Amino acid sequence: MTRALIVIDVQYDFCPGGALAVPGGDEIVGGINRLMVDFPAVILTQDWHPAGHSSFGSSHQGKVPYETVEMPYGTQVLWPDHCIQGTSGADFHVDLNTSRADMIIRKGYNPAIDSYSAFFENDKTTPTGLEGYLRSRGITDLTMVGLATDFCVNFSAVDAARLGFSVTVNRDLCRAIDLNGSLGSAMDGMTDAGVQFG
Ligand code: VGL
Ligand code: ZN
Repeated sequence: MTRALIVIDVQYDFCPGGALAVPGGDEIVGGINRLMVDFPAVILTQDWHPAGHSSFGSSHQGKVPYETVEMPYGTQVLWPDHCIQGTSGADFHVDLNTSRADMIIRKGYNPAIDSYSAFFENDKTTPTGLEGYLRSRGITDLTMVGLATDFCVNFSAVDAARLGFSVTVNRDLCRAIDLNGSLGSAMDGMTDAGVQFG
């Protein structure tokens, strides 16, 4: 058994003052740094969208953020412009111990498809490469923390569990957006997929 800590999207745009601020998003940084010490492998994810990304409300005429749109791959929530490649909003929180990371995996760079999960884009089929990376290192057990509980942490945890990894979400070190009950559905979905909470 080899364990890894997966730190999801601890970036300025998801922290208070950011474009898609998650309440309390910055409160988890110190605890995540402390938890890193217990893990032989640490992987960070970074939401990394090109300007004009199809998940942005501003890219759809007559639509505003937090409405939904039908995409070829299913229903997509529209977001404020966020985590645009190379902008300060896409940077990791300055206090996050990024030097501990073995790998940083970026996602959401495909202009036509969002990617909540660290494993697959929202079409549920295009891989990010993280599965192969983890398997080739012999990593079997994942602990996930970060932002946001109900979107990127949720999708990453469910995909990982379905792929056969043993997955624990540390809820104290996550914060949620909670849009129209999304936190409750996410908790149910993760529980059904066999995700543990710790
Ligand atoms: C996220 C919405 C859009 C997340 C990323 O990190 O949970 N949510 N992009
Ligand atoms: Zn995003």
